[in-house]
Amino acid sequence: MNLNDTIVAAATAPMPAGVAVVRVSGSLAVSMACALTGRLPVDFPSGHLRFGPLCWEDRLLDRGYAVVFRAPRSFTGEDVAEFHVHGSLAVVDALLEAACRLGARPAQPGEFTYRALEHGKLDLVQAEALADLVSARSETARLAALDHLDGQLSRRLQDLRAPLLELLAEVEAHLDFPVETGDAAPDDAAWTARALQLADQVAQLRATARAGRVRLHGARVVLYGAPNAGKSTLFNALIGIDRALVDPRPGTTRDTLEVTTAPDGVLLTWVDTAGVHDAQDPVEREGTRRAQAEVAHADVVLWVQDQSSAPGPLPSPQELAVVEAPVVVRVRAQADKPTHPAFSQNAEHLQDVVVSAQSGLGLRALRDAIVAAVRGLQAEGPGTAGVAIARQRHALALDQAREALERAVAALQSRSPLELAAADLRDAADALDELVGTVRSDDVLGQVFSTFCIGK
Ligand SMILES: Nc1nc2c(ncn2[C@@H]2O[C@H](COP(=O)(O)OP(=O)(O)OP(=O)(O)O)[C@@H](O)[C@H]2O)c(=O)[nH]1
Ligand SMILES: [Mg+2]
Repeated sequence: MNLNDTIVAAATAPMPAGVAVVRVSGSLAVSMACALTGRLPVDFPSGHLRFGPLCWEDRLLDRGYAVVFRAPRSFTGEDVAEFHVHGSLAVVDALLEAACRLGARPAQPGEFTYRALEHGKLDLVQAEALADLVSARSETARLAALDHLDGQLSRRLQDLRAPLLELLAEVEAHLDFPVETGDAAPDDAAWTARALQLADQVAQLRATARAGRVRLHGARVVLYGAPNAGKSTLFNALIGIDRALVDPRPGTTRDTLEVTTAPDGVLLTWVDTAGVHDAQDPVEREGTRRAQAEVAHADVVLWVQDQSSAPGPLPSPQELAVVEAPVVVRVRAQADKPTHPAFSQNAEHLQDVVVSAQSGLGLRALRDAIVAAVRGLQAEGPGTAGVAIARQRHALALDQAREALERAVAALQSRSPLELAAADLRDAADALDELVGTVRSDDVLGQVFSTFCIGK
């Protein structure tokens, strides 16, 4: 991406709408606003909308607003011009064509944000937050993305990075100038304690990964249980539409089905699965496998049992190979039917949520319990009062930083040559630098900006 070019793109989605915005960034932006409006640069004080005809080669393109934001006080840090026009594909196309004839080129996906990053208007974590805000589908996601855009996560990372760089500088100073630093024995114990504390703080932030993911993308709630337990009937009742097939014969559901809703502003993806059993039929066997794979990645599992038949054992997390222990809600379904004695005799069923999808009994309580469980997940991780990391990229970088810090601790404790501890501390700092984007590799940039679309 050449930073010297002037770029243009529609900032709004390509569909008929009330208003569309075409954005230009780069050195030609102001002259383009002048050419299309017939005004002079002095007519465009930064941030003031000017209404009038927008013309190109004596052709009226549309009537609308033009506004200029002058460098460095613009989104990209460059001169920016925006045209607010009628939200018509034809108007937008005509404007894009005129802008290109005036010397701009079409922007690549994410290129406006990339320029903002290059000009120090935001860091990489904030660039990601911008993408998250644009795609936010719930109140929680909106707030989490805004927090990150405001720099909450970036500041937390700086709070880790600063003492790490200080420690690294002290250790390196000892390597470079042992005499100047007093030639005293290095302060291994204090350094070790500081590296340990940093490793612990990194681990604490890493432990917020699920909270951050659930805040932004919501939780997966998987209905799981034996055939005919009443999963699909409950699934339909919870999502409020008749989506899944229901039948008295066991083995009705084979494929997994998912539907997303947002009760109380909490984004939930409900997943109905096949009844799990020792099936002979290959299709049912595959259904069971898919159900188990869903549980392995669930945030909340609804363990559904038909209360009129004998309860079965809940499979262990090991059996299900769960990635991160989900919240398990034991649901005693079909409560309008007689209760099997085992449910009343066994104390472990006291906590079951009792529901009847048919009569509606307990559905509200179940939904509330799930929302509460998901809110719990959103606050998970020590010290999560505010910040949680948002992506796999963050988690991996923090893992690298923590591992490097732990190697540094081991090197200091074993009184290995100081160069080794210094190299490990440097690795930890590099991992944090790459995370916030102080150091940028094409790989990481490609990974981040591949999620952007044109115009952002
Ligand atoms: N009385 C009563 N019957 C129910 C209730 N929920 C489900 N059923 C009946 O139980 C049978 C099985 O229901 P499903 O929802 O298909 O059960 P499932 O767990 O999805 O079954 P599979 O997809 O085969 O694993 C159907 O005949 C439903 O009408 C309930 O709350 N009360
Ligand atoms: Mg079913």
